[in-house]
Amino acid sequence: MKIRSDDLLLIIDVQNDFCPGGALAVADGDAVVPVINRLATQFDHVVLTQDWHPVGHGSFASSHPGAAPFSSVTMPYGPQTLWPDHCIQGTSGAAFHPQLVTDKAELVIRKGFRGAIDSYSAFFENDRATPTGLAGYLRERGLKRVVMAGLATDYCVNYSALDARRLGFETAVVMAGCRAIDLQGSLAVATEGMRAAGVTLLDDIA
Ligand code: VGL
Ligand code: ZN
Repeated sequence: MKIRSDDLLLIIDVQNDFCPGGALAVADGDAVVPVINRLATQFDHVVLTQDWHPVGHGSFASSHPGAAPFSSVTMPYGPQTLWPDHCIQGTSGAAFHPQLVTDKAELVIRKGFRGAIDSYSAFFENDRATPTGLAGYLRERGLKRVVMAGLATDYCVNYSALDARRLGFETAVVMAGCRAIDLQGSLAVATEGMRAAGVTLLDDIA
């Protein structure tokens, strides 16, 4: 893929809690950092997302008495996987990985900050209707294609890629810069779903 000046590199949730030692650690999650740092030097426009939950967030198993992490409940907006407490606003777990080069980022989109609704996608919360504002930002800036990488492939990257397609953006995911949670085959389901939606899955960008 040849990078264009109207491309956006969207870096999803490269935060301490999703890296080894973190509260919701993704296996090998920190391996995305050098890949993404290199990608960031290749693009003209970079945006970061940051999972940013209040204490007692509705997606935390600890907010549902008797519920185990990684089980599922039905929320008013549909099914919701329950997670260990993670990415709590202002904590070191919510901070970007210390080696992630963030200086070039033009915007940081924080998501999941409403207590009653989770937000995997960089574009819409989990009701698939409440916007984060990122689509308007892209349109106003004249950015036409979204290239993404980060954590986790099967949750926040997947939902962001599907929404980018739904909004009409050309969309690619750089797999070398992603790692997955892979709950019960969720990685295979996600990659199939992204392909079916017209997302270009790239190994890497040379
Ligand atoms: C994520 C689960 C909960 C992600 C965020 O960044 O993929 N996954 N919150
Ligand atoms: Zn979260």
